[in-house]
Amino acid sequence: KTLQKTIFSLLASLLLVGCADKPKIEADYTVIPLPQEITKSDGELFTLNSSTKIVYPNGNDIQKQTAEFLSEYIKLSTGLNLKVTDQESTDNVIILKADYKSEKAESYNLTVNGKQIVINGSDEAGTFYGVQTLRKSMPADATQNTVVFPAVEIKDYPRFQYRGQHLDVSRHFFPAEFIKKYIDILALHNINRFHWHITDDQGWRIEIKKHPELTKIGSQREQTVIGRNSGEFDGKPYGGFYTQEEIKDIVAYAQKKFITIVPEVDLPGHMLAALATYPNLGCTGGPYKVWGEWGVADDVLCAGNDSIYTFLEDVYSEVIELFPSKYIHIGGDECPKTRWKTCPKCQAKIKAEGLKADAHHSAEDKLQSYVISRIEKFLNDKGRQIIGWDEILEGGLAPNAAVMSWRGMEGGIEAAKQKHEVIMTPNSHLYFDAYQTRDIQDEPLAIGGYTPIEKVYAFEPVPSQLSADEQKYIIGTQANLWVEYIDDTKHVEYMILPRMAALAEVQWTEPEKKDFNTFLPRLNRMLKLYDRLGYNYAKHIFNISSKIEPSSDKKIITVTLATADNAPIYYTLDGTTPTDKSTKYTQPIEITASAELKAVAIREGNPSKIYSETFSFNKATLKKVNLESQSHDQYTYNGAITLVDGKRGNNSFGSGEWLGFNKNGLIAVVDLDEPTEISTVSVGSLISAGSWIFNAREFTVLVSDDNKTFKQVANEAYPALTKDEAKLLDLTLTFAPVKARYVKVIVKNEQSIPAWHAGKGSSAFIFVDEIIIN
Ligand code: NAG
Repeated sequence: KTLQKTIFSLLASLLLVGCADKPKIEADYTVIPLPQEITKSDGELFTLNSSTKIVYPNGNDIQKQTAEFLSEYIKLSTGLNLKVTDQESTDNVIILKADYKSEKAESYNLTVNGKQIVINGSDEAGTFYGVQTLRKSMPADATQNTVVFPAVEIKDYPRFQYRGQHLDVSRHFFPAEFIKKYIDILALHNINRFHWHITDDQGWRIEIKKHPELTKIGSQREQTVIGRNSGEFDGKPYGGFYTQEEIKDIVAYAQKKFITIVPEVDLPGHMLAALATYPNLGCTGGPYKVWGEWGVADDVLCAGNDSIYTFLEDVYSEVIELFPSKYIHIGGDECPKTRWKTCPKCQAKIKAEGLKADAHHSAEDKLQSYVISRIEKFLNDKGRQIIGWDEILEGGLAPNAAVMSWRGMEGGIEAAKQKHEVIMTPNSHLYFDAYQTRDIQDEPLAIGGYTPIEKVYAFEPVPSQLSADEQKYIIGTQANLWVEYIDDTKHVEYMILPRMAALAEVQWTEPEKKDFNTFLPRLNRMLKLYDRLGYNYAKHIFNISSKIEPSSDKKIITVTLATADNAPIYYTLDGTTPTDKSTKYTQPIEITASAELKAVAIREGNPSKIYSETFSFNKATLKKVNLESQSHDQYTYNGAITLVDGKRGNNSFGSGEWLGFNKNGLIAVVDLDEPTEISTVSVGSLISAGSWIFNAREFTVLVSDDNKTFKQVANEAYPALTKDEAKLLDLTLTFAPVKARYVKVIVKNEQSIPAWHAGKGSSAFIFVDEIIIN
């Protein structure tokens, strides 16, 4: 403590210049997102004090508003109450203007000298982003300091024109006040589009004057399923919606922060809330219920019924009155064609419109495109452009549609080739409903997956396989937050922060200027601002992260540990709790036998969350494994060695520790290096029926000495799954001891999903991890 004090006063006196009574603290322009060009000069510093004025151009109300925001931001960080004025002045002023010449919209030039800070935007939005940069460059908690700004010239512009963040308010509802806070968070990250997913199966959340029943009935559900479609319900009615007055207020609020709200009324699927209100809009006539479960419902709008078009036109007419956005999102995702196939009206429509199946698309796919094109025409006539999820490619794209690519990048690539605008939002990198850590024991329930901040940061929205001309169609990128498992606003904040900081840099900063290593300390400063603003963010970056590299050649597992801020790490290998007396981590740890690694980072005497990883060795560990069946691309990670790396997969299927197979199941041969006596083989499996991951149906073990002729030593078949389940299950076969060098394991997946499941008839995934041989 005393040492700290001396260092502090030393620092303080170093910073103290002249007779200022508060210690000086310097602004740092390397904010998030990182500006494109920062040129520091040796000129005089600008000192912020209580008589600094913020000057906006006379008569410009928009700039006046931005000036007032800046004044609020400065107050929050420094406690100073700066005057906002349109009286020109040259000394001790922050000047806002918008006549910077730049090819790109939303650009700005920020210059600082001893007398002035000038933020000059290429347009008013540009000035606003300059203000955001200035605000973020100040230390977040500088009330006891004098903030000084080094002389600088910053030239900045956004890489992408469409920088989005989405929020689902149907599965759970968040009050209007929170939507404003959400917009503030977006603005802090230079995001300019808020994609508001405002209707879905589980609730209709927008007041439509012509159809008041939509919110009366469609915004309320009887109850909600517990967990991941467990089959059990909470028995509590749930609902909520936004009135048009609230929406207008929110739209205006967002506009002041240069955020355009892109509303989405999802059609023709994800419409149960509307069907529950108006059963005649569905193929079967209902009755329907506002859904209390998650997933994809078979009941969708009846494309053969002309009243759906009138209904949709009524709805969209009011939607476009409320939302000035050029882009209107019409959904288009996950619309099963089950009902349409057997619905006389839909079939009549297919005939009447002459829609025909071709090599790639069914007539029903074409019917979906017909619906989308009809709505597109309606909205185009009103001067708007539609965006749809990538499924709208399936029956042929509507002529002017922009595509939001969510099932990976492929849809976006295809759309760009067809010269349609694209927004990249792949669920592999930008679905913020996924877990942000592998260690999910203490995490709130999430949909699954594993999308840590470094993965978001590494995302590159422009596919290299597109030509330069095609690449121009990638107008931007966006992250999505679906809220099946998120029912309170603190949890919303936790899922988006700090991943949104990484997103901001993907959206704004040119890729060659991005660097995760410099991002982390910058993020550290941003987190202080989150603290100041009362945002609830995830703190995983302070945990110990690890890189685990098994090598079957060297027969060792190398474990590299790290923290974002290089805090010292201590560890044990015997399962005891590490302290600062334990072995200090100085170089990668080499594991050659069973061990329980525990590690802790210590900051100013405070221990971090304990990192732990168990390695258990058996006769198969670190042996060579040959996969004779192909694991699914998305679930292959480091490949075969994952199955013998001494580490067990946990209940998160996307953790990288599970290999997923969906064609022929798992067929693998383990080479034990020399003839070895064995009598038991087991394979770990993960079942998560909600994610189409089923149980194994059969397990066979064969042995061989030459890797050619195999002899079966054990086999067992398992019954089909009878209900929705999620669990870990070890498959084990024991047999009379035999000596063998090669062991073949065959684990068959479910070839035909049982009828109680949405995927009935299709083949299912199996997820397998450790192969254990003893
Ligand atoms: C998709 C659905 C969405 C769901 C989400 C969960 C899209 C376009 N559609 O299955 O309704 O909430 O994943 O991650 O994302």
